[in-house]
Amino acid sequence: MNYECILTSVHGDAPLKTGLITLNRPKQMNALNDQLMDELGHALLAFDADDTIGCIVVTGNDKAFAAGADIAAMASYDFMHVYKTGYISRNWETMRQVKKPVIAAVAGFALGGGCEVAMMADFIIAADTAKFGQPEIKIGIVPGAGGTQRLPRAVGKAKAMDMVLTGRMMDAAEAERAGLVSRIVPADKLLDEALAAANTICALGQPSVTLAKECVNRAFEGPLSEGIAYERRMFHALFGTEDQREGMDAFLNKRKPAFKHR
Ligand code: CO8
Repeated sequence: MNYECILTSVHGDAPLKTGLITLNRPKQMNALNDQLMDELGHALLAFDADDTIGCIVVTGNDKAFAAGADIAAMASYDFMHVYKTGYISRNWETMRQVKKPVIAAVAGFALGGGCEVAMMADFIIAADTAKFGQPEIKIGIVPGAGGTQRLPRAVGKAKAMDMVLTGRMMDAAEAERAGLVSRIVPADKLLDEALAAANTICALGQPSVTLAKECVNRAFEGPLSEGIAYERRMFHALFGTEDQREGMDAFLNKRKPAFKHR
């Protein structure tokens, strides 16, 4: 696939590398349209299927991660069009199918669908310039890609209601206090820090990394007892991997583990 709305590159010095996807419609503040979302989904699945890649970073530019769904594209849609074409459902949530960790590196605006895409990632590293919001209410709609569900799970009902009903933005400091982002870094260090976090993950064993991601995601899918049972099974399952034996033997023999990702 030839990409027109995103850029892709590969980084890192660990045995596994990091796939970087840069949203690239700078004139429209990286507003998300079907083409961009098709390309993003394609690139995510391609990196996920690539055995040389251990982690994926998705970023935008210094002004915007993404300022939401493309309002110019959406303005003329009617109900039957969005319903029949499966708007959003068709291609906007591919990130949830990815087994490898996905980090969102956010500078500038992450609004509407932009905030929702960032929240679909496994964690968000924010530049001190980042601004998050679900301003859909201001244009007569509601969030449509999980904003009303993932935001309350991240920041609690009070703040999520405040954001969704008023459409106000949250700056990086508030987002970190509220638990929406994992850390804040200076804007000029954002990519370095996100790639360094990804490189750390790339140096670990893939079976435990991907199962750890699955286990944490279970925390949001059902009751605590089921989450614990799922975690226990995954914990047991990892004793069937070479990487478990390698990781523990390396610790006991005071050497670096050489994970084989199996
Ligand atoms: N869609 C289309 N174009 C946009 C968008 C957008 N969401 N955001 C910005 N642009 C364009 C502007 O029209 C402008 O274009 P031009 O230069 O041709 O006039 C250019 O980007 C620069 O924008 P501004 O001049 O407005 O720049 P400012 O710095 O003054 O303001 C803001 C930046 C605050 C980001 C402002 O542009 C803004 O409020 N944008 C709209 C934000 C918004 O409402 N987002 C929600 C959209 S609805 C949505 O996302 C629904 C989610 C549905 C599911 C999505 C699935 C993932």
